[in-house]
Amino acid sequence: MKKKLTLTDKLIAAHATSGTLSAGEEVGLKIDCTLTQDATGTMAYLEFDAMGIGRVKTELSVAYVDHNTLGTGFENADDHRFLASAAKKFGLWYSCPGNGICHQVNLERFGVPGKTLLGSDSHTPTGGALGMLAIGAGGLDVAAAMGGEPYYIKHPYVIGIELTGKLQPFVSAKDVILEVLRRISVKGGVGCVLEYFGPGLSSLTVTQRATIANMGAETGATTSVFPSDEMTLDFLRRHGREDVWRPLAADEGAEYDKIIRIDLSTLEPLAACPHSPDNVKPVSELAGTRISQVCIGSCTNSSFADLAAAASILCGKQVAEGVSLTISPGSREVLSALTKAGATKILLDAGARLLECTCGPCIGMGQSPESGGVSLRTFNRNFKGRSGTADAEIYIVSPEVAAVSAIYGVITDPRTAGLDVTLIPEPEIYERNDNMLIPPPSEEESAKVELAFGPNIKPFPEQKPFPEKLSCICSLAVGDNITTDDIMPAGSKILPLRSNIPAISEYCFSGIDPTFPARAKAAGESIIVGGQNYGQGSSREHAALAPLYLGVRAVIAVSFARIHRSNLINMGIIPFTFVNPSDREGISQGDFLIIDNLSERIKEGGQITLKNETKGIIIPLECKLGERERELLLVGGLLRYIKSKA
Ligand code: MIC
Ligand code: SF4
Repeated sequence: MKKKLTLTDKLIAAHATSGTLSAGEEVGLKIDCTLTQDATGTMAYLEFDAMGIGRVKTELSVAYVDHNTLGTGFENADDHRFLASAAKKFGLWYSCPGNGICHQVNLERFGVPGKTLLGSDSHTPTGGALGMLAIGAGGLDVAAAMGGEPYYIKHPYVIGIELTGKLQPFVSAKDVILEVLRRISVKGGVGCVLEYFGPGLSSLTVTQRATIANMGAETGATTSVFPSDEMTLDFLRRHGREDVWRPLAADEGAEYDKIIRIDLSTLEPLAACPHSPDNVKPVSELAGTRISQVCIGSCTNSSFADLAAAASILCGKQVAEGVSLTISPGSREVLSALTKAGATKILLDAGARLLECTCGPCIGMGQSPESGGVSLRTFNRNFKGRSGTADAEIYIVSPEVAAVSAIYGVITDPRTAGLDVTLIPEPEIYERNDNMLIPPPSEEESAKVELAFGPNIKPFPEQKPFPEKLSCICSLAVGDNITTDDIMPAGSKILPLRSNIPAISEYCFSGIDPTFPARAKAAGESIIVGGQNYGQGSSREHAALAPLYLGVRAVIAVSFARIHRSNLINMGIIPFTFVNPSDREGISQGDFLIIDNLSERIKEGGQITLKNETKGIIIPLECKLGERERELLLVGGLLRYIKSKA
């Protein structure tokens, strides 16, 4: 046991319900608060309803609507009506469409230092900016947590990120997290928490910390954690919530598993180039690249400070001809503060297009770039096709780089643009307007509420009993870093089907191989084979639900991303890994595969033999599971497990 604890150790110890506190071991965490957003929320509340628990057992739970807000048909509006009814029935807060992006509003209104937060969105770690232990998970895990079940994680390795120095003008928090991604890649954080410490923190505001914690998700980390200090108090005070502040920090000389040192003074503006958040290059090297679109917003960079920085740069200037600049404020609170400060007018006068306070273009809900277009975005993910245009080139940058590049029509380093900028000051106190945030009703009122279903809301697919033997084809063989956007794409056409698994399944892997759903269905049962970091990206359990519906019983990969692996187990899909990564080449699409004595082998926990009948070879596999994971996989998934316990 360590003598000098990290803040992560302390937060985990304060919430541990079971397990040892050594890295790599499974630990159960008491969950104080939860959040859902609409694209994952409908399923989560259907699952919660199926558990038959009644009212949520958490201290605070919020249902946000921020993803599916376009309303190109009845589907999204029906989902919103369902979510509003679920919030009333189960005792949650409900944030109406347009009120803001879940992570931004949660910081402003609900985040409390020292609490645990589980959210059905992979960017839930944004709450780490306030000293929370905030983790993203699949909807079913969040439903279980709302029912009072602990949430289980592998006790993480803690990477300490020591910050020294101070950011230089036009270098921003986005550049800090891009630097982290440049150093550790999109899989460098798997199994770890990124914990920030050091003298450089004293100049980083909570909104800057939120950008860093938010995009820490792109490293695969379980979460990111910042101490709760004077900056935290300042943020809470500006939001009228200083009463929830408490100081939190690691012990002096805390024992980190690894330390990364970043001198903020030496950082320069950076960009993640197509098509991965870790493909990071200095903006100075990309300068001059012609662009056709700039989008400022998303849960990474849509705070007042971010948008005011963009407005300060655009003040008195014009967006270049041929460039479309969109602004999506993170919340109504941000938009109203910008408006009061005169920044909204500055942005509009410059030629910006003001969008709703939602995710918008970040998830392909409108604003797909032109064919082959180059788009600069302040978002967090630039996976191929995520914007809705398959051949678009997306660069991820800071608001400062985005704004100055919009003026010149080419990627521009703001440090060399000769800008004379007067910063628009942050409000001392943000005006609160809660008329789109509906509190949970009394228990008596809740009891009278019926869930409001629309025709597109279909029940949760049946979880199947655990198979004794698998003898079926490999229906798809893919490479490294497959994202959940590859497995279950989003965008304005597909997102409205999130509540209808049979319908959305038709788009499973559609960007990679549109013939997959038909092939998988025809096979009845099948296995998918992948490479490293399979399932990186979002928390969407649809990336496990759709394969489940299509008969996928197992995924064999070199390694898995954390949330997706849990989602597969929760759905009863077996996540095997190759004992020898090079064996990945030993299976091709269409090969006939046999795995025998499954439950016995899984119970024993040793190696499992796969016979590739087509190639006539034997391949050793593993399925490393925690105690509870094993139990729930063997009954066929989390919902069956919870019902069997009840
Ligand atoms: C994303 O950024 O990919 C999303 C859309 O917010 C997802 C959730 C979802 O797919 O609904 C996430 O990050 O978890
Ligand atoms: Fe929304 Fe984009 Fe943030 Fe996901 S990453 S929650 S889609 S703004």
